[in-house]
Amino acid sequence: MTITITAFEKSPDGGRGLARDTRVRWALEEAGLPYDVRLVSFKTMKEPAHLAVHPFGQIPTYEEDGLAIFETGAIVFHIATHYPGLLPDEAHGRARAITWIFAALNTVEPPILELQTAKIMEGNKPWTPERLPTVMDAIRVRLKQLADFLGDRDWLDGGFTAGDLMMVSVLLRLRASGLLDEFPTLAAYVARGEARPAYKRAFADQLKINAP
Ligand code: GTB
Repeated sequence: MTITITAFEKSPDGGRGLARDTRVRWALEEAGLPYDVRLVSFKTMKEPAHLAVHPFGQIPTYEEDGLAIFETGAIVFHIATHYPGLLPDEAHGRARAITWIFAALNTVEPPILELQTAKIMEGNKPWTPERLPTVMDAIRVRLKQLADFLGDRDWLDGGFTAGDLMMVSVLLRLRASGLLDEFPTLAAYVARGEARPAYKRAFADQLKINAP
């Protein structure tokens, strides 16, 4: 069995681990699975060979024994459900951990992406200074709710699961904004994720490719 993922030939983040292949690498490391990486440029991502695997011309993709999938949610879910290490065996705990994968992607990440759009894509628009506080407040609402839920626990539901992997990956995108530091509970939660040996290996492997 050979697993191959795709990643940026050169990530625009210069190795900060923010491109979404990092969360897939992390899941593979947690599961102890070896994998190959096919690096793609922005140009090749839009060419037929890559579009055949990823209809939207993006990274990451995941290929394994004739299976080709895309979307980090689907990829992490696939790894977590087919290999041990990322989901509890007990049915209810497993369902709750999967719920957190969806919550990270569908409830917490969207306002964070709004902030990136406002800052990067629309940074020079006349309405941006007026819009930014609203976008940041929408993120604060989610962070407060999440911090209240987490309380003084280490992870969202018992031991570390794929739900934590996805939530930490999403929250990491906030580091540069300073918003994470407003919620020490979440800053510590993210730090616990980053301290995991599997995360460190995933981060180091993407850094080897992307360091400036
Ligand atoms: N919903 C999809 C998923 O979860 O897999 C989203 C995939 C996606 O957005 N891929 C991005 C991509 O391929 C890379 S991760 N973009 C190229 C394109 O659309 O043409 C997003 C990303 C890119 C760069 C940084 N950065 O430099 O900081 C951070 C995150």
